[in-house]
Amino acid sequence: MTDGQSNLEAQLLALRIDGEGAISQADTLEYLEELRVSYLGKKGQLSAILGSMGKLPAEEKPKIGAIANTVKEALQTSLDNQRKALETAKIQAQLESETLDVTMPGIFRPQGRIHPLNGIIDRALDIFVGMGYTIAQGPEMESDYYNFEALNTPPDHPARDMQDTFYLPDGNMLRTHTSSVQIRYMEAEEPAVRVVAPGRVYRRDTVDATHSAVFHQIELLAIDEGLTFTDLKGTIKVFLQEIFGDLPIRFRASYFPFTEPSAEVDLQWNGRWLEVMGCGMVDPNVLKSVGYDPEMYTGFAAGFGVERFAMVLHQMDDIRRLYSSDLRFLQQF
Ligand code: 2U9
Repeated sequence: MTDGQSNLEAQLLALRIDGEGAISQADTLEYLEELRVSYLGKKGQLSAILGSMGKLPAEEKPKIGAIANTVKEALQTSLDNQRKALETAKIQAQLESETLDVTMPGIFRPQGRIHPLNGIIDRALDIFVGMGYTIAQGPEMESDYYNFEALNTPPDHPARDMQDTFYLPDGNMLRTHTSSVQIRYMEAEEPAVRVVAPGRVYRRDTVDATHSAVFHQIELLAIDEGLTFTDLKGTIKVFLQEIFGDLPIRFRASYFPFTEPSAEVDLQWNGRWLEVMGCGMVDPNVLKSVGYDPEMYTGFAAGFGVERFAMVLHQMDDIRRLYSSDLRFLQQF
């Protein structure tokens, strides 16, 4: 054995011991990769040692080559084992950090509720749909024709006053009632008609405890051959009974441009008469304006304010509470 051979052999064995020690201490996959490059890479320590094999006599090369292979395989095995161990530890740590503790207290999410206005709209529409009515909707910006003219409201009627209606610069307006929806419906459909129109309406009122410039209305309209005031009374009685219970009601003569005769409906609530609705037989001029023959058809109509119903039913003293989004108030319903 030459000196060169024993020196190389010693270097290879030292490299194995040093490498196996370093690899077994590696604590990250990144560091392990650095060690692989340092020991087994093209420009690594094993290659450097093998580079000096060229100086050995030919007969000694196979033995050193065999030792070099053993060292290479041993280091590769160490690298593979350590890689597996680190990967397993990584997955284990991930699993532990993602463990769901089902005994932990949950995040509190307050329960939502139906807004009192929507609650009344839903109930009222259910009742009318149950009687065979169709729900119709229409634009909140209206022309003079649909909001007033087709509804037999003459140009000098006080409702058309700038003080009462929000006019837009182009001559249109924000609808003051949902009756315009029924005009549009009748223009599109042949009689008989049973239609109910819920929606937002606008009045130029000074806001106070009982007035809002924007509020919600529900109006119903029935057109057919032979409809009478008795049909109107029966329909309203059944509806109010469903909403408020079996309480006394009375019809009091009134006036609206679009109905003749017209009436206001009072309900005896906690011993006092409260006005809750308006109604009447559809004025023949309204039927004419949509092309229905008033000699053949009669009809009745009625309307109410949803906010007023909510205030009566839930004993509210201020309409503004319905729009304030104050959960302490809304959670009561
Ligand atoms: C057509 C013809 C007639 C709907 C009607 C009332 C009477 C009425 C008010 C109640 C309180 C509005 O919200 S409120 O301010 N409504 O008094 N509404 S008759 O009459 C119609 C509707 C459509 C084609």
